[in-house]
Amino acid sequence: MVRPLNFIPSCLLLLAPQLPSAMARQRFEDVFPCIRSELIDHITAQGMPKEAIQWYTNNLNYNVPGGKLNRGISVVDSFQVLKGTTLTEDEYQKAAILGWCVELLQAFFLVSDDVMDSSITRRGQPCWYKNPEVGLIAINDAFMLESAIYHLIKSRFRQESYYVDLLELFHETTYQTEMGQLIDLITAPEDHVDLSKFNLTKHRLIVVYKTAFYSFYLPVALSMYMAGIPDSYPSPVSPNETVKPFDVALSILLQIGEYFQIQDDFLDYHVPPELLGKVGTDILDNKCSWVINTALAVRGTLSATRKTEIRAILDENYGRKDGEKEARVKAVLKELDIAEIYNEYEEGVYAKLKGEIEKIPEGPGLGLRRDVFTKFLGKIYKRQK
Ligand code: DMA
Ligand code: MG
Ligand code: MG
Ligand code: MG
Repeated sequence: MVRPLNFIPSCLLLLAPQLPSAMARQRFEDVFPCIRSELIDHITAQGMPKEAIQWYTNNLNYNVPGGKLNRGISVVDSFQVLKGTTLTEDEYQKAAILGWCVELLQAFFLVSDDVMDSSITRRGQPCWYKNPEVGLIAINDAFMLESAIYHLIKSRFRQESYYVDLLELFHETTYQTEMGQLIDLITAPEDHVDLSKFNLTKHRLIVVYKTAFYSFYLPVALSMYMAGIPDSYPSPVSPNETVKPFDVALSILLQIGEYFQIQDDFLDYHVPPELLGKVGTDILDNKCSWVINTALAVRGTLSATRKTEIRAILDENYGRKDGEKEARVKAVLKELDIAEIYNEYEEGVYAKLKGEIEKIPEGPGLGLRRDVFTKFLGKIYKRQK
């Protein structure tokens, strides 16, 4: 019998959905000190002086644990869904270590991204390179965060049959992200604003490469290797067809990743820094973001004169490293009601992705599970930061 909901006190109803995720987060966070100790013990054993040990400890503490942890926790969540039964302590530890490796990769990208984007704050504190004693040492610090991944994978996974798969996946994903960062940066030259070079096709290529592979495909593919999902298997709904689970996962996760980066672009413009945890710099930085592309494309309801005026305002004020010019661009974005276009986009893409997830063939044996994708999508839908 279904218990009527009005028997449950409303305060409990509010708490209920948060409780498991807060506990899951805490359990995941509790693994970080073990990882940090292993890395610190290793550099200590290399005979590094105490200043270096302290520096590396600060680097790890400042840059690795303070984010939303969506990527890292997704490795654990996806592995749990694919395995279908409660994880043993050993299984949990292994999935969490791979999760922290994704967070280390993220820290490596963010420390360097903030230097390249001349950003000011990240996760509610000054960007690492902005600390006066750090400066461009941040570049080597970023490299050390990346190298930590391979140290940990070697120490914990060397004897596993999927060890090489993990290495190849991290290497390939890193390379893809760097290609994405390259096109993001060269599409946004500091000294030459040319809005006619921007379009949504270029934007899609940038965001898939700079964000979607490492933020969405990587965590799920790692959990698939751990769970022993085969490269292909007969479709559980039509056995004459073959499912290629890594291809299915890639196709859906790159779309979720594109949606996520469009959120990142929109929030950069729309959410005040106190709430976002970082100061948005896309307008000042001449970025080929979803916001400017949408503004350039959707001017249909305005008069021809106003359209021309708006284009002139954007041409003169976008990407100019000047707060007043940035404010003029923001006023135009408000006039164009980019926030409303964004809301429509979000509803549409969410419904489309849910529809695609429903089509993934699912059966009783070892294979892909729709819940892997539904959970990930649920974590980012309508996010405010
Ligand atoms: C994010 O790009 C991509 C990577 C690889 C960090 P971004 O510069 O839009 O990120 P953020 O807005 O967090 O600086
Ligand atoms: Mg950035
Ligand atoms: Mg960037
Ligand atoms: Mg951004």
